[in-house]
Amino acid sequence: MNTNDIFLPAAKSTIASEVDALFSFVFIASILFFVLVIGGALYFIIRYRRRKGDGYTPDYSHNTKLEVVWTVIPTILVFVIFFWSFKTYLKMQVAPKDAIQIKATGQKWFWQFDYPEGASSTGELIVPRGKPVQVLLSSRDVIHSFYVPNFRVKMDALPNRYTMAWFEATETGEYDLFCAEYCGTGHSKMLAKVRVVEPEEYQRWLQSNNSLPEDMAMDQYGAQLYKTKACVTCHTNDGAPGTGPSFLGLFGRTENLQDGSTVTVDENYLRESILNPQAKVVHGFQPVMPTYTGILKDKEIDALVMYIKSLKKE
Ligand code: HEC
Ligand SMILES: [Cu+2]
Repeated sequence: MNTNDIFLPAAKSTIASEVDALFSFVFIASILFFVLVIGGALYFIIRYRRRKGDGYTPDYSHNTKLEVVWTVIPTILVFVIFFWSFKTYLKMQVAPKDAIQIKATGQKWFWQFDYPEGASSTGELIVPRGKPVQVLLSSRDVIHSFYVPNFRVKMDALPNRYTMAWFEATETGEYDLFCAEYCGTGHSKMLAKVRVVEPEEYQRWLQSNNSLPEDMAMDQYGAQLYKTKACVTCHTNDGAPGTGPSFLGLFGRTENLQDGSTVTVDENYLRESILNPQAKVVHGFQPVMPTYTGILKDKEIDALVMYIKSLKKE
């Protein structure tokens, strides 16, 4: 029996069948135990009801064997569900290394998508079939939530912080993208589509929708900002320390901080370092970096983050 046909739209991503299998298991187990427990209760209520003149005094002694059985079986079941979901959860949390990075920004009441090659779109997310896509989410105002039922993917989009969702679409077509967080009067109209196309068509679409200056890719745009926004005066991109740490090999590294703690350099750390540099001061450096709050637009921060990510050590 496949319960997802009744409750969920067709599975169109690589993770969807795993989510559905887990859902079906929990659902069928719940029905089974519902019937067992409620059926048993009803049976006993009727079979052993008090009858006139039976002079019966209840016996409250217990049955150890029975109690062990109804403790151990549910415990095993709970463990199975836990490890199964945890495995699937991890898979959904960690995007494959070669995933295409697309930035999705929620705002009242639409989605904007920025593609690494500089194209952008609103209301429609265009992705290639059969390629992992990582969506970096944020919001310009309140909390929104990125939800594609066909892909079994749902993740909140928050202001001032990045969250992540990823999926790999298995078939071309158009799928609903909902905002799954009540975000104001226009919430129910915050509808968008995911359009899954063949990889060649995706490339063609990217080229014809490039909106950055001079056909620039997102990380190239970041490289330009690195110079024009003066990051270059304190940060090198070749590994040599300046007034601040070099950007080369920064992403993914474990950074030692002045207060003795450490932090793994991810998108959120980069964003925070740019907007609120004094929040986490790198060990061995002076807290002299100016804040870029109000100076850099969100898109520019995204581009700088992409640029720093692109500076990998060989
Ligand atoms: C006046 C010099 C200066 C300028 C200009 C500057 N920074 Fe910094 N930056 C620093 C210093 C010093 C640190 C290390 C101390 C700290 O963490 O605050 C730092 C830290 C960082 C870090 C954390 C690095 C790490 O190793 O963890 C990032 C990311 C960063 N800066 C990005 C930028 C970006 C992007 C720009 C340009 C938009 C910029 N900085 C402009 C001086 C500067
Ligand atoms: Cu919303």
